[in-house]
Amino acid sequence: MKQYRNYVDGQFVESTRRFDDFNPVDGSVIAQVHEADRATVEQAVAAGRRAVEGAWGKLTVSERGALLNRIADEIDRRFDDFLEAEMGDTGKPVSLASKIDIPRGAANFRIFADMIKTAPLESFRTDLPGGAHAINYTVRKPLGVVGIISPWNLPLLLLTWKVAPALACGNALVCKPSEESPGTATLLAEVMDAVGVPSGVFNLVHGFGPDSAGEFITTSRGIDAITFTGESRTGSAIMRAAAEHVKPISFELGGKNAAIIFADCDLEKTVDGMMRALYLNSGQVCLCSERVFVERPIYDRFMEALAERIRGVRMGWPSDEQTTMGPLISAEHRDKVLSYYALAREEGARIVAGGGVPKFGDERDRGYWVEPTVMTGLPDTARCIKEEIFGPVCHVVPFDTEAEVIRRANDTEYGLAATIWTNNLQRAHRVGEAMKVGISWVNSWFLRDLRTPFGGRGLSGIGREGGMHSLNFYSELTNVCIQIEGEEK
Ligand code: NAD
Ligand code: 6OD
Repeated sequence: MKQYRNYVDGQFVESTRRFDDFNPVDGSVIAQVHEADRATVEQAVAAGRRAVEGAWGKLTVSERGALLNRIADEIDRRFDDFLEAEMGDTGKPVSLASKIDIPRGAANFRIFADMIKTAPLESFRTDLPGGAHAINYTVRKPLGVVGIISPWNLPLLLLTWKVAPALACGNALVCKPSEESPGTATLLAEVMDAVGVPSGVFNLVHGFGPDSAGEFITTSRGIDAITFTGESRTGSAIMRAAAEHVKPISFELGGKNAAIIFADCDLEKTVDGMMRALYLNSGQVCLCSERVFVERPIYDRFMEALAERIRGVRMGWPSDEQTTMGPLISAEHRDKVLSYYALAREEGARIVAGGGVPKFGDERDRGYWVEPTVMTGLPDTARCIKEEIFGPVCHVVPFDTEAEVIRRANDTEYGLAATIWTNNLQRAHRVGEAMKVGISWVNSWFLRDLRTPFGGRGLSGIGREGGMHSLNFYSELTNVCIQIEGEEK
């Protein structure tokens, strides 16, 4: 059986406590994961401290940039290993993992290698009375040892999204991937080892949240900052732990995103785009739309086109190039999603497509599958409209005016992303700006430029990462102020 070990101070270390890693396609056990105890996490934190205060802390920006590029090259070289681990842990189709997850894992290192070399710093000349002045300039320094806690939905993409800028800024890291998806993170530790990242700079600990590696990171005195992607409720628990020692936090949390489809859109392109926004990664992307508003004149046509496209979804084996949708991550998550399908019925929804569990007649019947689902007929106040489900499901309703749809789309405690479909340029700008979210996409969805700010408001998170926003979170800035006399005395 494959073993996923912890990586601490440049060594792969075993643990006597182990847990199973499941393949969601058929529920089989594919690996044993070594769970880190508090002592192992503290060894990782201490190793990180030694690295930051030692040779790693003295590397130049261009030396760090070169190392990041070597990490990206090594991910590319081991592309097939990453692909296999990603598909094994998540069951996502090869068409998705090979186009998004693994290439983005490498791209995250390349972009931050470039950005750290060109990142500007501020300087100001400050005029003083009597002809004197001061020069202020800023220096960028690492925060120290950063704790990184990541989720299972895009495991490599979301871990490297934080690892790359944090390393670019010269920090040491203690990373904990989700217990559901330990595979690609363990390969990333092998990559760090292979390209010569100094011992203690990148540490990986496996485990769960409460009373396990997650909590041991957030409560460790030696962790200088915490960056987290996951559920809003978990963010709240981590915030409480971080409050004790006033640690900086960056949170990318849940979403209950709206899609707004105006009658003047290109319907065919919109349905194509919406199939991605609703069902990519089985709806397990924080940016997926779960609330869809369609302008009344095209509502029926949109629903028919969507139902037709759903009939073409192929739920299959991950390695089959024709597969377009995989299972959910775990039995627990499948049960949660199905409980929302049941709740929707109780709340009065009409199920237009899906709503159940597919039957395959083979080993996949032991996996964690649910059908892509469309529902309608719920009031805006229903729990299914208010709470994040995080599955292949949406609720579609008609609307009549722009003002009405802006109000209804913004009627949520979350605020991550919106997607708007229209050919009216004026309206695209107006509605895009009116959304109370971190990102509004127009005639597109999940189109990423890694230099742009990424994050959410309300229950969707705290802060922004991406480009300079990442570099600023992962650095401590010191302003140096030098007073210069006006005339020689
Ligand atoms: P989760 O919150 O259950 O777990 C995320 C990570 O936190 C895991 O590594 C887990 O072990 C750890 N954890 C859990 N409890 C903890 C605790 N008390 N202390 C420390 N660590 C703890 O989230 P998930 O189910 O893995 O991921 C799905 C969620 O993530 C969804 O809500 C989704 O919207 C959100 N998400 C948000 C973004 C974003 O960018 N905003 C991206 C991806 C996923
Ligand atoms: O593309 C990204 O950088 C990013 N953070 C995506 C998040 C997806 C959420 O599931």
